Amino acid sequence: MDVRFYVFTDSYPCEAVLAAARHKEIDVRRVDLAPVLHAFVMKAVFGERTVPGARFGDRKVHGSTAIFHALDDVRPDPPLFPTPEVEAAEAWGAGPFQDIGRRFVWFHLRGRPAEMRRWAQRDEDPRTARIKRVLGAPMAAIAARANDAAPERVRADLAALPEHLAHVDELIARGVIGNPDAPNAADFQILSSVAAWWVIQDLRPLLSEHDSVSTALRLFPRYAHADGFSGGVIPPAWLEPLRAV
Ligand SMILES: N[C@@H](CCC(=O)N[C@@H](CS)C(=O)NCC(=O)O)C(=O)O
Repeated sequence: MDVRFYVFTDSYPCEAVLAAARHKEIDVRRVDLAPVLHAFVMKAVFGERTVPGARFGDRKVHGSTAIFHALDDVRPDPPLFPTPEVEAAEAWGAGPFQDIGRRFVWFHLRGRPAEMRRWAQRDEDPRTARIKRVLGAPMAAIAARANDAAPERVRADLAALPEHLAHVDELIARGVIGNPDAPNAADFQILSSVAAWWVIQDLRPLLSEHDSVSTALRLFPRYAHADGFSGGVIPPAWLEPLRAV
């Protein structure tokens, strides 16, 4: 069957579904899109704006959770939703929790649009890389607005971060996620978010102590790249109270 995933580089719900397909040994062709411009293609093909979307032959599936289920339909073993606990944890990971990383990334890129050029080096498709290099600054401004990456939202996300990390650590401790031999949909959904946070250098001092972060970076090593997005964008005063937690 011809399976295609519509994605953009480093989008963590996209990485989540790509990793799930690899885990199930299902071959996928990537259709790489550029952020912001992706919306035109996604609307035309799926009637929705966001990536990922997928085509399984003639069947169109939109959104990471629906794609996990479609992967299970195509190849039931190993199952991505083995228990009700996994189903609940995946739903939590696909909810407001998933939005946090987008706000961090676009807040950062709007503050330092020159990094769009560096990010472009990670694109597999030279066309999307070129678009990022040329349109980086307006793209970052539009995406920051579309993703509600306003300073007060990001500050509130930072304040809530310890609570979220504690919940992820607890899911690992209960064995719902975190088994490297049998990752499930909740692993892919939740840990792709956590791994993507690591890209923001400013956040690393808050993240490095958590089990969930090392577990996430093992499952999604592409986010472990040493340099990440340069520090100094998030005001230190926003981070200071959290260092003590
Ligand atoms: N909950 C959805 C949301 C996906 C989502 O928001 N994707 C982002 C990329 S990480 C996106 O397409 N953003 C661009 C936009 O909102 O136009 C899913 O998991 O599929």
